[in-house]
Amino acid sequence: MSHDLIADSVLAFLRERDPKAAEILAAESDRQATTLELIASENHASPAVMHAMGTCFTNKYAEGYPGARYYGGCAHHDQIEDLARERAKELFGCQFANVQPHSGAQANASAFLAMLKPGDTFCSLNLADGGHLSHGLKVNMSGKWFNPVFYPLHYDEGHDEFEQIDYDAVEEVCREHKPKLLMCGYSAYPRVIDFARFREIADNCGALLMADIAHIAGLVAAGVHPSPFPHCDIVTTTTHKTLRGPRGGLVMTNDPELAKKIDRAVFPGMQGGPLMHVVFAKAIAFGEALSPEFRTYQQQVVKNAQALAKALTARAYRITSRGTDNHLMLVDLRTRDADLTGADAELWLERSGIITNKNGVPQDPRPPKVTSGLRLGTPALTTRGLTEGDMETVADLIDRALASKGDEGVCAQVRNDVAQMCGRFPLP
Ligand code: DSN
Repeated sequence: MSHDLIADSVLAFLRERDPKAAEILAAESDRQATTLELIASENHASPAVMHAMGTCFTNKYAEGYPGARYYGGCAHHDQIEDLARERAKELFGCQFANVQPHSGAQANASAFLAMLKPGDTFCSLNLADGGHLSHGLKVNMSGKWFNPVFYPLHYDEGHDEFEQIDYDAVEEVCREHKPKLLMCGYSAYPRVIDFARFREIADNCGALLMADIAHIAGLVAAGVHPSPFPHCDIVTTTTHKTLRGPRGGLVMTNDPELAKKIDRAVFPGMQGGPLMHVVFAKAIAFGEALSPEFRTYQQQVVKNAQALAKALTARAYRITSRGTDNHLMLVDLRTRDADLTGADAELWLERSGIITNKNGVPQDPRPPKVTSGLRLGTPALTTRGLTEGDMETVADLIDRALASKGDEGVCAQVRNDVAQMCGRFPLP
């Protein structure tokens, strides 16, 4: 077994104290080291970020904010939270950052709490078209307590911007429903977001504008995707996807009044004590993201995504919106095999050591637990050091597993080839 992610001494230490739990960790470490991670929202955090989360910062309650805590003994927590906030502001070029949200969904819920009242209308992209459950799904708080209206993509195949945001339609939906908030930023959208156009639309209907850049945060920080600032009133993100930090959330703004409302919304509105070991790791991750290497990494993420999309197209898979500008792509499997579903593809690929998630394609006739598509992303592969030329091999491995229809023997051979490839590209 290889345990690339954990220092041997840490594993040995845990094995002595809790062998049962340690074995589960060793197995997960081995899984990550020997499989190709293509889930667009996942990445391999650096050893510094992972070690930071295992520190004594976890032991402390620090409710409140630097200089205004509800517990004694917070001097170092103030320092580290200030450092994280300063780095976040520098990274995204904004005036204010709250680094306490435990996750992206909680960052979004806090933003709603800061800007909206129950029953208020907001406008966003439906989950089925690439949005997120916290952007108005009926079973989520955002869809239960607020009134979401959704804008469409271009669904007409003849349109130059097929399966891309239909900005004129966004304007129409906003004119009709007068939302208090307009949202952009998505979970499964492969194209550049025109934040300036969204600002114009928000201004025309008197709405606040929010961007959830959870997926593209690393690209934005590196200048590889346009920035939502100065166009957006509030920007939320996760810190663990392309940004490659610890699992967590972040809310940013340039507006001092909104900043106060966001602080009150995160704590005490949504959360109690912040996860200070994660805030510590956020500070370290933001420091890493400010480095020139991080920009090169993000450029390579996009090059790899474009190369993988091209290689899959050459193997008869359809890439929605006819390509990608960012770190991810949606693959419509039906052009390769009309009967192939996302659920089967996810299962057969996992059997082959390739980790993906099924995902609906726009206007997918199949239900969300089946789907006609896969969402693939290159952040994790790029962290391992794979480049454009390797995407041909990855596409080939994917196609062999899927063409075999999950045949145990073929998948075992692919699994073996995947493990060998992983051996050539060890985790950081
Ligand atoms: N679950 C995340 C994703 O995979 O995109 C979004 O929260």
